[in-house]
Amino acid sequence: MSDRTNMAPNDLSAFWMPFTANRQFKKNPRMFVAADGMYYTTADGRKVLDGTAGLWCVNAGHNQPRIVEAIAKQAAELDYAPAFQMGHPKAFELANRLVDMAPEGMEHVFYTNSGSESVETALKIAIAYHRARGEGTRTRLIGRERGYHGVNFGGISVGGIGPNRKTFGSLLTGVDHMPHTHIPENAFTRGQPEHGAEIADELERIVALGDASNIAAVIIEPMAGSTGVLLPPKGYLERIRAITKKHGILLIFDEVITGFGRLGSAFGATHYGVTPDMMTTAKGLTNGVIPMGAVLTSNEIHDAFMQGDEGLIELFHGYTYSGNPMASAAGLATLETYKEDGLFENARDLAGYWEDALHALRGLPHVIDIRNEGLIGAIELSPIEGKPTKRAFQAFLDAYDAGILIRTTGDIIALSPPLIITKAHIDELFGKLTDVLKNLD
Ligand code: PXG
Repeated sequence: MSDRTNMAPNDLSAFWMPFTANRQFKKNPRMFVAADGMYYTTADGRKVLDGTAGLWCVNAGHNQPRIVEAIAKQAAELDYAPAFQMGHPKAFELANRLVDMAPEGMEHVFYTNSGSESVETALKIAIAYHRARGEGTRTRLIGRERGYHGVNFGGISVGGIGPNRKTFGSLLTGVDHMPHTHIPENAFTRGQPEHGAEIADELERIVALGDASNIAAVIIEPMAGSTGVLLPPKGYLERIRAITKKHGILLIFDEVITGFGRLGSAFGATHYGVTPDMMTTAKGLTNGVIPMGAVLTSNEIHDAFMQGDEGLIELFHGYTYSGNPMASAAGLATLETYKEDGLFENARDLAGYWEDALHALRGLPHVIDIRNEGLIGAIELSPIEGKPTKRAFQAFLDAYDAGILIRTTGDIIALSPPLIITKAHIDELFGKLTDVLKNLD
């Protein structure tokens, strides 16, 4: 008998796919049916090299034995435990491990199920924190153009992507946006760009206009991933930190992509040496295997809530699956894999080789910028006139046919492979991508 799980279904209409051109996809579907290490297997039996760690999440590679075993064992031992007014040991253990690997000052962990929920949680904690301290007028939130903070209402409100906001009504009120840091002078920079630290000073103007006494938090990605790998200019994050501190405004780093080794250290905060007041995480926390997110906060924030009657709930927030046993087991096994297999070190060690291979694409047709940091790379293509996104999407389709998985956003190709990658995989990825770009219209 054939294995039905490996067969492509013949009716694709019921599943309304996320962030996908549904009608186009269903006319010519692309299906993965298996994965191992650095490779996917397609429904028609081809191997595809994973150049994007799924969606920036499978940092330890696919089907990692430790994680597979931990999940199987957990499912048989304790499948679910109530998240409210009850606990189970692994959620506490994972929180301790996260605090151990986080920059000094991040002392507490609030669990969620995704990056989007981590963002909502952090924004709510920020507003409630100021209120708990008697500064209840601090409710305004500041995000940034071209920022991505997930798809829930808070996240799209502070986020800076037009199409993600345009059709969803009035969003949150009381939100301002700083300008993004992506400027033409920095084209083809390797690593952090030289120009643009002063863009951080726009925050001073926003604060002057809205008044610090009304502002709760600033949220930014240390490095903006989703909108095409936009790196912080040298000195920029330090200035943002100084300005927020000066005005008593909380700084939230959205580390959903930059967390868990992507830049060659545990977090963007560690990599850039700038510590925020809160960090939002997800994705690589569980290797993408079981959905889970976590918000890390300072003692000061946490302790502001731990006042008054001990018998009362301090924060009216949480999810049915906060700290779920299966996710906690996956998280513990994932963090152990990062450590035991030295994956953050591997990312750091290979970053130079990766950078050279990536920048060797300069000069290929349509390539107008290349940028990189850690095991992240972006190749920006000139758009086809009057048809933005089409050229990069064609590159994505051609790459899939050639046996490599890449991501595109606008006309930018983004690469973010699993951290288990080797030099041979890097050669394969860029060899095939070079052929794709050479033949692109
Ligand atoms: N914050 C950041 C910085 C993200 O990158 C989220 C929040 C939302 O996470 P969830 O788990 O709710 O999706 C993200 C997600 C891409 C891509 O191709 C990026 C994300 C998700 C899917 C695709 O760039 N980032």
